[in-house]
Amino acid sequence: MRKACGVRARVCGSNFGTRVSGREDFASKDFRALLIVWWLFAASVSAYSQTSGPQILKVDPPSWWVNSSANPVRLMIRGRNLKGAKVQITGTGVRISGMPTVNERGTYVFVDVLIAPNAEPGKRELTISTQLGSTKASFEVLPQLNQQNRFQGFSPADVLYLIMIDRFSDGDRTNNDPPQSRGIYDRSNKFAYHGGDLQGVIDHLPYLKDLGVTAIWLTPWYDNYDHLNQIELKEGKPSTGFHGYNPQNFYTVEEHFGTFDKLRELVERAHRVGIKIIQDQVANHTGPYHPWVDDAPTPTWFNGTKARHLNNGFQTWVLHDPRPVDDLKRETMEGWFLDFLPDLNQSDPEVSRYLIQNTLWWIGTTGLDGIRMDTWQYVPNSFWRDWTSAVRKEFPNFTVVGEVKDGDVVHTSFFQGGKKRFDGIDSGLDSLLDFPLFYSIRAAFAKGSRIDEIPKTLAKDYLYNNSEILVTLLGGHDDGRFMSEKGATIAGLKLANAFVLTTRGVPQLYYGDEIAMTGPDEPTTRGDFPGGFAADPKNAFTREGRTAQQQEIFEFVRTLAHLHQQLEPLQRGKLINLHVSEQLYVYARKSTSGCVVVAFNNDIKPTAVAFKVSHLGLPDGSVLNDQLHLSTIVRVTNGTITLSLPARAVSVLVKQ
Ligand SMILES: [Ca+2]
Ligand SMILES: [Ca+2]
Ligand SMILES: [Ca+2]
Repeated sequence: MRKACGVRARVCGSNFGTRVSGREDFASKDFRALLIVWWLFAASVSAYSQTSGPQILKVDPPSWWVNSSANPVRLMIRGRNLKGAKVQITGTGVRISGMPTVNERGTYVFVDVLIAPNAEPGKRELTISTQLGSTKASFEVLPQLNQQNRFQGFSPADVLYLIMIDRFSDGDRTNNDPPQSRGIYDRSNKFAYHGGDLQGVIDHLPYLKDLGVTAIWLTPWYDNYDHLNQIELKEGKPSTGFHGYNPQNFYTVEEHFGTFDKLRELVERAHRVGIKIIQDQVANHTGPYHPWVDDAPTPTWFNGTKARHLNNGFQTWVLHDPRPVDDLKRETMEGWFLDFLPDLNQSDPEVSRYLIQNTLWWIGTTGLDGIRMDTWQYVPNSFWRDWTSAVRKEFPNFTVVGEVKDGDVVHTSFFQGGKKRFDGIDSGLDSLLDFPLFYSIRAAFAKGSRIDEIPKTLAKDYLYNNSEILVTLLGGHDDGRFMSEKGATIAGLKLANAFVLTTRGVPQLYYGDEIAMTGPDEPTTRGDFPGGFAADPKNAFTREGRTAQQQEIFEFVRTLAHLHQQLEPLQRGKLINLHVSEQLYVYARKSTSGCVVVAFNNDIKPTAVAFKVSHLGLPDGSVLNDQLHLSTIVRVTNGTITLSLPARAVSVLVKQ
């Protein structure tokens, strides 16, 4: 099965036929030899061409904080005429450690800066000198952010909400067509920027708080390319990077979304109302127009070059195969997505260091709480081990969820950390997006297939190192909307929400599913939230702006999200199955504080179900209320509850 799952057309299944691109059979050694020859040639050209003084174009990272576990911090300075460069830093509390290294083309300098624990925050001056002159750049020492209410991680006590920044709300119309990137804003074009931004998220924190959200996962806010994408055509036309997954700069906020200061403001204001922020990061690849593509900082920065690379054939099953065919594994790990997304080589120590520092920098400078890591499985476990340990060393409570888009628990569970796998490596990954369960949820509640597919998927939980921290979902930005599935109804959408918000794991909602938005594919699944944009005729962020049907589902999701916050067993309780048949599923969540019983009838006709509860600490005579229909009361008799359920209905029962 091959399924395009996003702008990057990720592959959802792990088994489909081999695709031969004609580029796949060249030997790695020949390729590397060619690369070295090319590089020596480029270096000799550069040696002759350096006739003027050095120039600095960029310093990554631009700042770092005192008392960091990553000290010294390694700067990558991009510029021109840097061959033979010496680097000095002036100001108190900082010094250069060791000798700088310069790439052969004289376009990148790598140098370590040590920051003393008592260094005063503020700007420092970098001086780069060669025999032909010198130039200056700035580097900033930051105070260490207070840990309180920051770097919190997420847990099953949270309710996550995924927002695609460009499509949620336009809170600042002045950044819709910015000078840096004119002409790629067009609300009538589903592949262009629509104006959504960080201010729009700030403006709707009260809405999210009211809905019962405790953590927001935002799609990537990295600066994406500033012009049309002529490489990736959509419906025959150039596309844009509105989705955020094609960075051209890993250290800047996309100008359509706002500024770094606006991001800081969002994190602060979200924290103030008890909402965490989860950043979407990409470490597998860059966007096709990243400056590195034509001027790589090291000869092995990417796996291959723009002209000569493997095309990813997505043979992901080999990644958990203890005896994989080497070519297939290499093509999957090192191949360029869609043949044009440059695949970063995390085995190059400079790439590894760059990416680790970049992750720490976003966390350490903003105070955010978690990361959703894109395309996890296409990056070596050995890198993830180093990356997760660096994150944990600096931010011990932090949580990371990885995207492994696959419906197979055997495959997905392989990537969770907490124990060494056959390769001898513990990746350290906390959580995964629970796609195996997602597909079962869609089948049962959207398409109306058998509900027992859900407990059958959950039955494989023992393959995970920790299933309690998996992120459960009924929708996301890489799949068509729930309500656009064939057979989907509001009743089914309610059941799906009730399940995600009461089963084990960390529930994640997708913006707009709470008002039953539709959109069968990408990017229509990434539609504009009605009312988020100035010209919108209706504002579904308000009760008055919602249709009766939108209000019905909104109220239902809101009720369940709040129940999830109020009923501790729904957060930490052990999941205990009580009854499973073709269209009935009853389970309990039991913790030391009590027990919640959840019963689903997924059938199109009413039914009754009886199930034993004596082992749940519910003695005969116990009376339970349905939290969704408070007039419904059931009594435990002979250790059993007998419950009538209308067609396609759910009860959430709690002892009085
Ligand atoms: Ca805007
Ligand atoms: Ca941009
Ligand atoms: Ca890769």
